[in-house]
Amino acid sequence: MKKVAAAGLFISLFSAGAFAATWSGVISDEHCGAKHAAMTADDKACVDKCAKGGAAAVFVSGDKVYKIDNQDAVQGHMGHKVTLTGTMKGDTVHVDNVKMNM
Ligand SMILES: [Cu+2]
Repeated sequence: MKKVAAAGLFISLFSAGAFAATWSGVISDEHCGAKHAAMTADDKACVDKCAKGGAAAVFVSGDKVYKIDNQDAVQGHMGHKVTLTGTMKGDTVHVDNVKMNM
């Protein structure tokens, strides 16, 4: 769907040397957001369920919930505790790199 556009954006941000920062948190879903900050097994199951229901991935760090600009970048990381590198614009983060913490 949006794969091509996201990849293009990634490359342009990368080559422009946009200011990247690193945060740790969890990849949750837009329905539950910060409710999953602890990311227990129950939270994980809920994230999977919400994702299957079509909820977009969000990044939760502390009690803040950020939208994710390039959803493709966190595919396979929903329900994970992660260290995320990217650029923040308002309440939306563009993900350059995701590393699992556990
Ligand atoms: Cu959920």
